[in-house]
Amino acid sequence: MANQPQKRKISFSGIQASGDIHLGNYLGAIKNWVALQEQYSGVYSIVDMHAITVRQDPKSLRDNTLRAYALMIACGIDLNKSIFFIQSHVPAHAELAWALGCYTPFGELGRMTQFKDKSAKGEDNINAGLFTYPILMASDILLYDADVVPVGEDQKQHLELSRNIALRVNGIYGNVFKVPEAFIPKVGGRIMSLADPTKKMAKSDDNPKAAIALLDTKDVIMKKFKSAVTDSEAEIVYREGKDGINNLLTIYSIVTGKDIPAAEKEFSGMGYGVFKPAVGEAVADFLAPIQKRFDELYGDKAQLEQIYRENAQKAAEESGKTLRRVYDKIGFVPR
Ligand code: ATP
Ligand code: LTN
Repeated sequence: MANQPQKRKISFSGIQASGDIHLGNYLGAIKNWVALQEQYSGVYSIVDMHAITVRQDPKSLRDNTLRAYALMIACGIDLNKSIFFIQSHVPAHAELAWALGCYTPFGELGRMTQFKDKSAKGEDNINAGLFTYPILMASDILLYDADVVPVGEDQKQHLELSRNIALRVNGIYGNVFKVPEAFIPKVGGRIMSLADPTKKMAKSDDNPKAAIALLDTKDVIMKKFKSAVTDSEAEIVYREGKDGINNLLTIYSIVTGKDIPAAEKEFSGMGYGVFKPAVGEAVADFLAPIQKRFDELYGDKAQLEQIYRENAQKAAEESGKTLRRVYDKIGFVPR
């Protein structure tokens, strides 16, 4: 119909509930989940089914999932603009993942660097889920006809695989899926570990000084920044080979909204002993309001439960439509 309002485009993303959500997750991904809500309808998820590709203690998984759920709302997911659900509450994800697995060549999965890295590290539990993980991720995205997928740089390859699956299925059956685009920030797409700035900041890092959790106290944040690994020079400039300083300048720049040349200028002539705590202060100030909102939300479990139930229902409705469309194309008899 001519007068019908145009349907808003969709932004979809997910985050694992496998540990403490950190500054890299925020600057690389969550910040854009929030920003994209202005232009797109958001569909966001705590992907607990992805989290069990690594062994999880049941109580910790439950606690981490609820904490992550409250924390993402505290970060700015707006429930009037986005659907925000817990992945295991919406059965269509597992159902579509089965079907998509039948359209994904084994060799393509074997080329995924995350699988290669994780399987090289976790020798004792290289399970099939770790291998088929990107198929579940494709199913998350394709179920909502997502246009954009805000993620950090490390997810680029998985996104490419999702696109390939969508294109392959479309090639066989006609237009089934919207082919999604990755949305990766130019600055902040790969925040590095404070303990080893050649590695990305990661939840799964064993070194407690590697990552700043969004819920770290100011005291802990200051200690971690003061002990951040840098280099043996004394110049605060963004330059190749200065991984630690580059990372700190990037973090400082995003949390203060100043660009990198402005940050370099501000600290010109000063030593690392002044710069590192200044970055710590800026990060602590930036996180304080998020932490305050988290405490309020997490303190009201009954309200949280009501929110995630309502949102699971909305997600089930949307994803159910896509699943029926796909099943029909494949040739399954209608239920
Ligand atoms: P793991 O330690 O298990 O690899 P993770 O810290 O990468 O976990 P995920 O839940 O896998 O966390 O990632 C959530 C989002 O955060 C993804 O979009 C991912 O690309 C992004 N992300 C993760 N680490 C970083 C980082 N260091 N810099 C920027 N973005 C990141
Ligand atoms: N694999 C992602 C998490 C994830 C995701 C998704 C991201 C699961 N499903 C769909 C974007 C879209 C990761 O960050 N490790």
